[in-house]
Order: sequence, then C-alpha cells, then structure tokens
Amino acid sequence: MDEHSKDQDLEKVRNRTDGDYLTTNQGVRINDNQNSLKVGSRGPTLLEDFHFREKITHFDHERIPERVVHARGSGAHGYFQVYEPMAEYTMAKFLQNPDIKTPVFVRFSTVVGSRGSADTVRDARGFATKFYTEDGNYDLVGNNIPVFFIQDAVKFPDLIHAIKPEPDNEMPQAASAHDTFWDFVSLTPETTHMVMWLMSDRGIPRSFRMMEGFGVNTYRLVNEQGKSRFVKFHWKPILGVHSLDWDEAQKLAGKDPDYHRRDLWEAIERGDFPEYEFAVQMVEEADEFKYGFDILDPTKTWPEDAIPLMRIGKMTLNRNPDNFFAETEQVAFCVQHVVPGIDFSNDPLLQGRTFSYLDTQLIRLGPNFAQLPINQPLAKVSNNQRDGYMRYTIEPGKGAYDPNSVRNGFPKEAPADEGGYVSYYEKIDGRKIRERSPSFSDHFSQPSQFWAGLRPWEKEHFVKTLHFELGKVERMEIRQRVVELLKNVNEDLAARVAVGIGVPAEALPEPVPVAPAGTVEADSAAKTRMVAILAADGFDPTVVIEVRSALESAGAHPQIVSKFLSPIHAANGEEITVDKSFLTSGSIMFDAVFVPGGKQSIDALSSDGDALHFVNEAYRHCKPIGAVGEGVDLLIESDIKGISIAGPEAAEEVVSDEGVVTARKPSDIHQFDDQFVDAVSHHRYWGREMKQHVPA
Ligand code: HDD
Repeated sequence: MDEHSKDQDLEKVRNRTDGDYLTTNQGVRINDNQNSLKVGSRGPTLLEDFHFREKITHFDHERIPERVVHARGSGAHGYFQVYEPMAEYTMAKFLQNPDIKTPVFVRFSTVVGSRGSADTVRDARGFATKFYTEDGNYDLVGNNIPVFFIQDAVKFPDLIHAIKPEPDNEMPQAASAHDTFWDFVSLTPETTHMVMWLMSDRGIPRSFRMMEGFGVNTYRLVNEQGKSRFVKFHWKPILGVHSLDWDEAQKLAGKDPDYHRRDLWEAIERGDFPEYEFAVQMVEEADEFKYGFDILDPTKTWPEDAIPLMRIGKMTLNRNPDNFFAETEQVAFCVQHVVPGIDFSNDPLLQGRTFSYLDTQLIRLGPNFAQLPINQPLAKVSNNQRDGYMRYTIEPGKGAYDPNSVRNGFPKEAPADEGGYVSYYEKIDGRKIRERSPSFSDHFSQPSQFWAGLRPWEKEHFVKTLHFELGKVERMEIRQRVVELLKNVNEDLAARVAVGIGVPAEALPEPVPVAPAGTVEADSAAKTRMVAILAADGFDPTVVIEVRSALESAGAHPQIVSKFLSPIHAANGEEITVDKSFLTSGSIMFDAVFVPGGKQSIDALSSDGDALHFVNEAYRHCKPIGAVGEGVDLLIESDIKGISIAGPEAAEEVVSDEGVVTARKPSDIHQFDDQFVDAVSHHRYWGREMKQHVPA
C-alpha cells in the first residue's frame, strides 16, 4: 500500500462519526491524540498538557503486584449443576437443586513462573473455582495434583523460595530444575509424594481441558442437622487426563508459550466447552482414625477402593473473559470463602491457607477487592465495613456500627435457619505445642505405590525427567541426597536415576521391559483433537475432503499446514486456505498428522526439510499418523522405520501399525477413515518410544 492511500485510510477512520469520541478520564473530549502540546512544532513539551500527563501517568501505574505464586493464569466463565440434592451431607444451597445453574469463574495457573512465563513448563497447575452461590461466594482453590509438598503452612515460604528462581541471579525461570529446589526436597522427606506426581507426566498436561482438579486439603461437609463428615473434593475432566511429551513441552514453550491459554480460549470460542464432573470422597467422623494414614495429612491421597468417589455434579466452562486484567488478573480467590454447609478441618496446611489468601489479596488489590466486578457475590452484601482505598460502593445514612438504633438495628445478625454461617461445633482440647503428629510421619508408602502403579513408558518418562532435573543441579551432594531419598520409594528407581546423573549406585537393574505396542491412554476419543493435514500445490482434493469430514464428524479439528500461508491449489485447480505454516506451527501443536496424496504435492513436501521434520517429530512423540496415495511416500522418505507401511503391492489395503495408518489406493476410503479416526482417538502410541527413536 502506498503512503498516500494509507494516509487516506487513516483519515477515513478518524472522520467516522458512528463511535465514541476519545475523552480524558474526566470526560473532556480529546482533540489531538497524536501530538503532545509543544512550544512550536520543534520545541519542548508543556507541563500544562493535561491530556499527555493523565495518559502517561495512568500508563505508568498500569501494573499491580503479580501473585507471589500462581502468577500466570488463564480464566473462563461457566456454570455448575448438581446431579442430585445433597441435603443428606451438606446444607450448601448450590448443592441441592439440579435445575439451578450456579455461575462460576475458573482460573487455571502455573505455580512457579512469572506472569509472562511459558505455559508448558513442568509444574503443578492451579485449578481455582469461584462459585457465585445464593449463600455467597464459595472458592475451591485447588491444584491438578491431589497432594501437596508440605504438611504445615509455616513451611510454605521456604518451599516457594526454594523452587522460585534463585535470589542472586533470578535463574531459572518457571523451573524446578535447579539446586535450591532439590536441596529443599532432599532435606524434606514429606515432599516425596508430590515430587512423584510432579515429575510424572501429570506435571506437563496436554490441556487445561484434560486435567483433573483436587481440593487437596481435607474439608468438612455439614448438613442441616449439624452432622459433619470429612471430605475431599475432585474435578474429573470429561475429556480424560492427558499429558504432553517432555521434549514436546519444551519445544512448545518456545514455539507457542501461550499453548494452554490459547487451547482453552480457542476451544471455548469454537463451542468445545470444557466440562468437569465434581466428585467427593467422604469419611464419617467415627472413621477418622480407621485408615493407615492421617486423613488430615495433605501429603496423602485417600484410596478410592476404601473411600469411594461420588460424582455429584458437573461444571461447564462456556464463556471467555471480556478483559484479561479486569477478570483473570483481578479475581481474588480465598480458601476462607466458604458457605454454610462447607467447613474446615484441622489439616495444618489448610489452617494456614485460610489466613494467607486474604492477606495476599490485600497487598495485591487492597481492602475493597470484594467490590471489583469479578469478585462481587450475587448474594446481597451488607455490613458496616467502610472506606479504604478504592471504595466503590456508596453507602448512604449515618450508622456504620452494630449494635445501632439509628438504622433500626440493621444490618443484623442472621440466625442459622436464616442462612447465618455457624462454624462446626467441634470439641478441641489440647496443649499449645509446636509439634507434628506422629501420624503424619509415613512419607514413603504412597510414593512407592505411585511408582508401582506407573506403566512402563511412564516410568521411563519419569526417570528421564529426573535425569533432566537433577542433571541441572550443580552440587553433587544434592544429587546424591535425592538418590538416597528415592531409595525409600524404590531401589530400582533410585538406581536408574543415579546412572543418568553421575551418582555411583551399587547395582544397576535389568533393562526396562518393552511396552506392548499401541498401548493407549484412558478416556479415548478424537473429540477436540487437532490434526495437521500436510499439503502443497497439487494435493489430492477428494481425499482431503473425505478425511477432513470424517475427522470433523468425530469432533476433531483438522487444519491445513503448508510451507507458506498463501492459499494452495489442489490437483484439479481448486484453491484451499492454509491454516498454519511450518514456520508458525509444528507437529508439537497437533495431536495427529495426515498426509494426502497428489504427486506434485508430495514431491514438494519430500524435498522440504520442515515437512520431513514434521512427520519425524510427530512419530517421535508417539502421535497417530495417516497417509494415503503418494502421501505414503513422504512417510517412506522420513525416518519412520521398522513398522509396516503400505507398499505398492498392498495397493488396495489399509495398513495400520502402531498408530501409523497408510493406504496406497484404498478401494474403500471409509475403511481408511475409520482406522485413522480410531488411531486419532488413541492419542499416543507410547510403545514406540521404547523401541526406537527417530532424529527430530
Ligand atoms: Fe496457594 C494462590 C493452590 C497451598 C498461599 N494457591 C494459589 C492459587 C492456587 C493455589 C490454585 C491461585 C489462585 C488463583 O488462580 O488466583 N495453594 C494451592 C493449593 C495448596 C496451596 C492446592 C495446597 C493444598 N497456598 C498454599 C499455602 C499457602 C498458600 C500453604 C500459604 C500459607 N496461594 C497462597 C497465596 C496465593 C495462592 C500466597 C497467591 C495468590 C493468591 O493466593 O491469590 O495466598
């Protein structure tokens, strides 16, 4: 576009009369937003320029303190519905009527990194939910891992100082792979269970939509009769639980640092609303000491065979925020925001949390944070709190105290049967003491069970993760201490970790057994999976239309990926839009790859290193791959080896091996579609990893 027509366009935009005029914050219309007020066109700017000063000072004050933990987050609006009335267990009103949709706002987050850090780092993910109930706001502030590092809140600052970047050089960002974190772990055995979860594939979720949530701490449910039960809360994603591969997660951090945020946003925009079932595990008061661990210990999970999971409702996230700062940044979750029917246990981590969250909102947002739109309850707020920075409401009248007669005694206390919150009538008797209960001292039984329950390829991922994490630890004595700690979990694990980090170990175990090929993750479905279709000019349009529609019918989202973003042309001359280029995307941003035929297209792709890399990398990350016609030749050109691929002799057959589905000239394209869609719904073929690696 030449300079002249650009100026004309700008002029047209400026002369429009169908929108608002720019104004100052006082409502005065602004006449010139391009130039500051100067003495002559080349002279100094005048202090008198109130528009300039207001605009710049506002800008200078745009930041508020970021959260000390969980700084990077992504939010979404939605609603919650209970399946059946829960009156037997709790009087919480939002858990009674299946017809009522209680509005919610959820914020997912990473723990360690700053606000601008990458999404796919290895970390626990926050899963915080604000229920705007008729009883007032209820905040369930949880994580995607069911246990926590420490048992007593007084250790929280130590834990966070150890895992955050080191204080002298502020390195590394958003990573636990450094000396101080592992130093703390090696000296704090109670961290072992959470470390096991964090270093497993749970530490690198595929999506916020495919992640569990846990209240972690033990709470109480209390019914109208005042009967209390201990409870743990869970969120179960309808799409199942899925993870990234560590190599993929690291590459994504560079190629798309907003990967999880974008995935959530785009899914909601598309109408693929994330859903999670709400579940509880309950323990009767009388059974408090029945289990082989302390139910108040936040480093323990409650075994589901002994304490069954009851699915009681569902949450649907169906609306993106309008403004990130106003909603996702200013939302203030507080563990102490409970409603009648939900109460606290004496879990020492929870007790400390009930203090910390309010305190943190006071420094972040000030004393009137509850009046910000995202934090306002739907229930009526009425009390004698007044003034403070940024008071938003205007309370008329004289009295701001209780008891009063000047306002006829209002607002007044609510009796329990009018919804007044009454704390659970728990009897407590004891001496003041700084001591951990001996019932909190078993730090290794559950981590050992966790290790034993991992599948072979998950164990392999775990060991490699520790090679990475501890490989970044410079002090040998810390590496050594972690290996010693791991011996309490499993000798084989400790030995396998030791060998990768230069720690001498007495005996090395047998090599890892090879996983059966084609093993799948739970909760298979092609729904919402992203599939790359690699194509260039001259591709076969019939196959693309066919496979695309089969994928779409299964709820997957195919996208055309090519060298450039300009449209490409099919063999019959038809034009098709390219969604992503090799430069702007990568196989890491997709769940599966499909290569259609078309000689010209395949000739171009076969001589393009990026296209070959795309296939190799998808193979290495164990993703389903499909190819039809000449598309099969691209796979042959790539480094996929040792599996069956349709050769010319298998012209009519569909060949399917370890998630690679190929067909030369399928007599029945539907048969190919079915098998490829089936492979896509298996998500990953982890067995490949144990056999061979391809350079990618
Ligand atoms: Fe925490 C934020 C989850 C222990 C102190 N925490 C925060 C958030 C989540 C959690 C999801 C972000 C909420 C949001 O999106 O705004 N925290 C947990 C879980 C814990 C836990 C599951 C263990 C069961 N936290 C914990 C302890 C303390 C804190 C023991 C302090 C004694 N957490 C905070 C905080 C934060 C916070 C400093 C920082 C930002 C905020 O509260 O709003 O108060």
